[in-house]
Amino acid sequence: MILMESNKLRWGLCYAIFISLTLSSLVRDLGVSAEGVNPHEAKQLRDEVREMFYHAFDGYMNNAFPLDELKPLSCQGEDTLGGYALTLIDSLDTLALLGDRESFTSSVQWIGKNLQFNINKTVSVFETTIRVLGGLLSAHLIASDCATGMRIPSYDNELLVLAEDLARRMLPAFDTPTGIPYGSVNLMYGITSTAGGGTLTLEFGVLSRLTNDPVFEQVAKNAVRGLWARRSTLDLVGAHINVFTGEWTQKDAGIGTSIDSFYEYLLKAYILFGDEEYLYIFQEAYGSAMHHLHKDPWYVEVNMDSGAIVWPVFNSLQAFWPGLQVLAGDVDPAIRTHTAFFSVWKRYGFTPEGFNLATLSVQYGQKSYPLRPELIESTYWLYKATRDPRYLDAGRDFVASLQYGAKCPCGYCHITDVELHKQEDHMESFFLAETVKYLWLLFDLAVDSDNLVDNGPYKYIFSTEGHLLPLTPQISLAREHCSYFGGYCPRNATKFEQSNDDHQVPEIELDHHSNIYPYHESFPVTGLIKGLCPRLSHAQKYGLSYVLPEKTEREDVKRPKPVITSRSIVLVSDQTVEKRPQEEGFTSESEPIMSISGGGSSSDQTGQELTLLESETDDKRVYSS
Ligand code: DMJ
Repeated sequence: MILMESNKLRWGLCYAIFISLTLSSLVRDLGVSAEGVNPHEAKQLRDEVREMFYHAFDGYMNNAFPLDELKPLSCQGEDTLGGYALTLIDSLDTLALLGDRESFTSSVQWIGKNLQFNINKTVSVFETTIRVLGGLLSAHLIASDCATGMRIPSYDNELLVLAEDLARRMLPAFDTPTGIPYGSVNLMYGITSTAGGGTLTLEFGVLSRLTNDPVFEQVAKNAVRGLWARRSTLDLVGAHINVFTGEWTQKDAGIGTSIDSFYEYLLKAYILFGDEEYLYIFQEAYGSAMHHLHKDPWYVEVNMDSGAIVWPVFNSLQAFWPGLQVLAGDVDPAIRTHTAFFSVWKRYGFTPEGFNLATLSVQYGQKSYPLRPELIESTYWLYKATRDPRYLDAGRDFVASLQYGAKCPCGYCHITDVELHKQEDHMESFFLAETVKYLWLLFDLAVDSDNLVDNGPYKYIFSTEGHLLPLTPQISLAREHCSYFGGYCPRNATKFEQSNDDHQVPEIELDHHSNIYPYHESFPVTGLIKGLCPRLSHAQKYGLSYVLPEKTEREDVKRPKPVITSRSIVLVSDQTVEKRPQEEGFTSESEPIMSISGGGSSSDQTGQELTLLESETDDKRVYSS
């Protein structure tokens, strides 16, 4: 008890120092003015972000292409994944979003003609899926659809063919007793090694619905089931699992490193596919995370069985969580957590990979900022939800840090040490796929929102790599259509598929409860199914709405925080989340974390056990997943 009290005191003191350092460093390090971002400045910032994109993209194309990634200090290239022009593939839908028809078209055409996956290389299943498969699929969906305004007339499904080929090469990785895939796979021989995965549902599910081959969706869903079946009695999952025995080899449960997108894909798979199994798992998993991991406004890592805190660390991958919470409709804790996470950014000008909540300092061995998007992503979602101008101010801080600290001759450099602002000669492809994309979207929302995502023909889900996956009927309503054709109608009913005329569509009963796999062999995959379920528009079926203020005008960016009307697609069932008044600035009144056991360096955290299981374990892999 005494120990607890003294811990509490120490925490209180540390926290106070932290807050005051945070506030002073804000002014000292970044020179941020007290004035908010006005509409004119928002437009300037949006244009500056566009220039940032081209500085990095052109730097890649001129110095590194067709190698995977750019070394922006030395202006060279390097193969970091499979040697297949990774950065170009990861950049495709950002090019489309920026309205760059010429570069989008030439890039798609080059990839269609030159890319092949018959490569004798062992690659990470997770990274290949989210960066390459996701990049190809989102670009395919844009290039093949005139509603996007970016259709390429000569395009003949080349990227979809490539995506299917790539996914088939990854299928052997799922051939494990648990259904949970290996961490990596050899593209030519199907030799697999190491554990990992469980966040592949969006890309594999979209591919199944575009190719009418259920195998991809099945294996990815099976992997999620395999992981969830092994959850602890607290409904928590650990960080690493042996895919043969199903034993957890790293039992630290958290929302960041190694687990983050597991949560993300549960909710997003539900939104995109309407499969309620994902929603059910998400609600259980989210409720448990909020109960056991949330130390308002921070999150800790705990032992998945006992719930004891093992890592009182904010790791930068956690910063996607407030964005996910917006999508889930749980906005109040998202606001508080974003404020806390952003205070770390302001203190250092970047977020370190790890920030220790007990010592209130950068976690030993986790000093770098590899251009990660997560905090910016959440800032975009919170601005979208609240239109609170503080998020534009945060955006301006992000731009300032990147421009002054990370910009280097041919692109943007990793920061090896957020305290020294030392640059490293590397630029991850996700800088162009995500970091710049979310920044640009943030300012575009404040200017005119006239972009594919916010004002396009479809609602979009972002993959964990920021790739755009649209809620088209072909993807989102495939289940209902297929159930209908397979379950209720004679085969010749498929003649209706060629019709765009709603009047020819018979009244149908949709089988929402069927567990029968949705695909029917005669189900053709064309873009012509629009209108077949006239009673199930996107809005009706998914009603994907965020927490939005009244229709905003341009001058809204000047306005103080509007009254928030909360609407959401998902009602999170967790009743244990205590609602607190919204924090202002950095004066969080949350209780400091009291129970601390464990600690240590990044390498301690991943440990030898992990090294043995994951042959490709290196800093990048550990922090990327
Ligand atoms: C990206 O590859 C994805 O966002 C992934 O989910 C996590 N790691 C990086 C960005 O930090």
